[in-house]
Amino acid sequence: MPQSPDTTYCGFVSIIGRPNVGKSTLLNAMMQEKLALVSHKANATRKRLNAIAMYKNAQIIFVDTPGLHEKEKLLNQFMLQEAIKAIGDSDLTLFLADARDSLNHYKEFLTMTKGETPHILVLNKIDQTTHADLLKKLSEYAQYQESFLELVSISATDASTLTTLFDAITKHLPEGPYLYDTDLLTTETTADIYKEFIREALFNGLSDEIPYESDVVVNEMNESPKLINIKATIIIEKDSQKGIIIGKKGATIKRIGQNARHTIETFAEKKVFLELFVKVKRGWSKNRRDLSEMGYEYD
Ligand SMILES: Nc1nc2c(ncn2[C@@H]2O[C@H](COP(=O)(O)OP(=O)(O)OP(=O)(O)O)[C@@H](O)[C@H]2O)c(=O)[nH]1
Ligand SMILES: [Mg+2]
Repeated sequence: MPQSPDTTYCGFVSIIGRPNVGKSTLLNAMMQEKLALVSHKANATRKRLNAIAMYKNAQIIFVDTPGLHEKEKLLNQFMLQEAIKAIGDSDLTLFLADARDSLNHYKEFLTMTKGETPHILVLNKIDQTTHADLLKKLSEYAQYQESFLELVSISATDASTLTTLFDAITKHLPEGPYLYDTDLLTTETTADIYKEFIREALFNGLSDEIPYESDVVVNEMNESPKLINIKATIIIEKDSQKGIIIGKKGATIKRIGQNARHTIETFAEKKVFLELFVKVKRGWSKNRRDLSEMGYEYD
């Protein structure tokens, strides 16, 4: 007699939390693949990113989101809206907190979601805290045990701490067929992923406000079996930023290009030829039309 297929579980799992708490690092770690931009600087992620992980008999579609924060700039409003939409669209939410954070971020999340969002509370960066401090924090969070489904502590930079989280997620996923091909890694286009890798190089290679006032447009991409040719433009807000990005004798843009190329080559497992241009688009991050042209569709 033919065996009936095993029960499968499938759902969208948004990763939510304040800026810099390690959401994108966690997404990459769960995927065992670098897909999302990671930076030591806050407010790095600007758009949702879907990544599809297979775990036992479950398909988990992780949704990385921009950090929950309040800033007036239009781009920041778009970012907040992205996170809120992701919560609404998902079957399960991971609320990520730094294990050293006060409980205020979590309280704000509960207020914002009116306590109606099924979520797993995840304490991250446990490598940065002592065992005693972690236990104290866990007991403080325990007063909210009616609100969360599970409380899990991890270090997103240490893959060996993630099994408990995977099991907790699977336990709370809805039963259902897989929505995507099991080989698919992400629903993003490769151009969008490469754009993020170039933005990562900008975030990690430039100081002050420039990362926040710059963006990247991939203009051209053609791929042969051994090589990818990419032409991309770095968009900045002010004329004065052009010289800084280019640097003395082009040294800065060369370094940014090398870092981005290296990340893209590791991902694509191919040689990459990356040509970067710089263009000033005054006040783009505060202008609704520019934002929407650059893929930040704000409503
Ligand atoms: N020590 C340590 N550092 C971590 C851990 N997880 C993330 N980080 C670091 O925290 C910083 C922020 O990580 P991201 O993943 O970019 O944080 P994010 O929450 O996505 O930030 P936004 O996109 O700005 O909201 C990076 O420097 C990471 O390397 C961890 O478990 N331990
Ligand atoms: Mg991020």
